[in-house]
Amino acid sequence: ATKNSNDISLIGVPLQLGANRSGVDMGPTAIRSLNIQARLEALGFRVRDWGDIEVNRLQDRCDSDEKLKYLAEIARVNTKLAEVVAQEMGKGRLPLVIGGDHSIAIGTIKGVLQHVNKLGVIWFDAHSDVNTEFTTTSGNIHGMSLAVLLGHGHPSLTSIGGAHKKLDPRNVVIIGARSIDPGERLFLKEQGIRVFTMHDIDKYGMKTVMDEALERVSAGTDGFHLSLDLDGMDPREAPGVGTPVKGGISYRESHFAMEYLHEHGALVSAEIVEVNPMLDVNNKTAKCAVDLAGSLFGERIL
Ligand code: B3U
Ligand code: MN
Ligand code: MN
Repeated sequence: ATKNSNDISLIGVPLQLGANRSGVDMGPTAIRSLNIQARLEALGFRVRDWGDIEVNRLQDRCDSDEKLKYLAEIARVNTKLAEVVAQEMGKGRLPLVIGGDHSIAIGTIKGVLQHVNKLGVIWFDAHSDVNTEFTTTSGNIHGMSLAVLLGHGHPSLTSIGGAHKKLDPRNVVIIGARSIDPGERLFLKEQGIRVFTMHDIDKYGMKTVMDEALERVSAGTDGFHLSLDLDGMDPREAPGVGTPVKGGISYRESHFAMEYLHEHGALVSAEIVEVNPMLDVNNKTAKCAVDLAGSLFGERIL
């Protein structure tokens, strides 16, 4: 297992095109305004805010294939993000990427894979994000990012950072799933990905789920990445997301999960996505995001 870096690079990605819905591009602003940097510095980290990856806001639907909306700009932003993440990791820093919609996981993880060959991934999400252009009904690329990272999807996405850089499905787990499309169900089965649904969390409890999740993402790997989609949480506690699904992970369960990840160690990178301040209530969701980041990096009650 890799030792956590004492240096964190905060990287903002104000991208909304993967969700095809405005507001999520303001996620980085909302999260920064709640002083995420000071929270992490109080834990002893040296934090450098890299700033935001530039996103072209003047995209119209013209360049947009109905099954891969805004493909060109999403591929461009993720290519840049992968470069920046790889560059920061090359300096021994841990990348903490703040989005933005979940399509940015493509750039983040492709960047991490430049340095970590065998990478485990914990995908905290109400959805499984394993659609392709052949199975999607929305055409929204944020519902395809995990498939792309496993090597399945449009070549202009799977080729980012090198087509051979991909995840091993044995080291990927999804936690909190409760909305899976029919095509995704097939894909998950074929790939043999372990999905901990809300049913599993209710049945076994979050500790047992996290024990197995950590075992899987650690088996033969050099560390793991956390991809934290705020819609994994219950929308009563985190309402500011584009595609809320009721019956989600509670504030307590999600904090326990983050604390448990910290106790385990071996986190090499993380991202926080899908915070949409335009849909939020009193900044609740952005606050959850920052609180969860605090727990992930070592805040504790006593
Ligand atoms: N599976 C649906 C819905 C969805 C996926 N990710 C989010 N929503 N946030 C889709 O559009 O692919
Ligand atoms: Mn997602
Ligand atoms: Mn989701």
